[in-house]
Amino acid sequence: IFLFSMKIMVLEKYFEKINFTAFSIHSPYNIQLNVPLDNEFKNERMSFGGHNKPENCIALQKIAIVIPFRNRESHLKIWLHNMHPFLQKQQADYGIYVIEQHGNLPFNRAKLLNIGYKEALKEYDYNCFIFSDVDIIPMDQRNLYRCSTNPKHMAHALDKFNFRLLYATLFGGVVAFTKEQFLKVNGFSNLFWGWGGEDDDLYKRVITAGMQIERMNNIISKTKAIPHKRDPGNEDNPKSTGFQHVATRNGEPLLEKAARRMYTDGLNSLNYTFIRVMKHRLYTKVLVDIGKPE
Ligand code: UD2
Repeated sequence: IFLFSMKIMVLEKYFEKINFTAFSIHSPYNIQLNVPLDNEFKNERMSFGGHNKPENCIALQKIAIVIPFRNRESHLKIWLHNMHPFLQKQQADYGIYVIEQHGNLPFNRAKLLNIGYKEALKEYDYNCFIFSDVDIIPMDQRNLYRCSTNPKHMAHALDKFNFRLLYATLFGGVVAFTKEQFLKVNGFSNLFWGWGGEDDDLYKRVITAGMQIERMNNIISKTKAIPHKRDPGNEDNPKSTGFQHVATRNGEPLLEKAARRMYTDGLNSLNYTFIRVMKHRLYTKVLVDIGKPE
């Protein structure tokens, strides 16, 4: 009886120590869109630059969240305000990298994400990369922001599309790659300037590299897309019909040759000029000059 009660006491102590925040995840997640300007998410443990890790355990994945960015301050504020508590409840070891394109030339989302991958690795031994648009916020706390055995698509159940996958090969918004998976596809293409096509190109790379796309079920994956108009400088690339992007270079349709191009266009051909890094309390911003369309 003595030994039995000792065991019970040890177990009780053990359970006391467990941080129950990890288990108290609930759904749906209460997204706040009206974030007052001076309202910053407060967490004393969080280090400058938007990096945080769990207090009571060592996370298996070290996650860099990379956001392509230009002139979207109001969305960034909302994203940060909602995503820090979300990620911390999931006991994530993570850092937030906002990669800002300098100047007014056509936006190049994919190239910025490649740069984010490289810049984040200069700071920490990240092994999982989540590439996220600044206006996409998960609605369910069970939607684990983690990498998986295959590249993961995490923005397939958007509120603006009635929580339905628009087309089977859709791979935009938020995607998660382990470091190995991202190297296997040589990152994104650097050649998509303006809106569209870069996500479809990435899909083709994943399939060409012999991997598949993973998606969690539509309920857990419910996601809010903050409504917005098309940004100046992010016009169609260069012409598209519906969801058929026909981006070209020297008259050649890029998507058609995606599989052949992926080994020479991507992380291994990335060039840019680093301007400066700014450490904010909730994120690290890297300002870059990415050149202009060829
Ligand atoms: C869709 C995709 C997106 C991308 C895009 C085509 C989903 C849910 N989203 O988004 O991932 O493939 O089509 O390129 O599938 N941005 C700025 N400033 C700008 C322009 C863009 O910060 O001037 C960033 C920002 O993070 C934004 C992202 O680029 O969220 C994508 O641009 P978008 O929101 O205009 O594109 P959207 O919503 O049509």
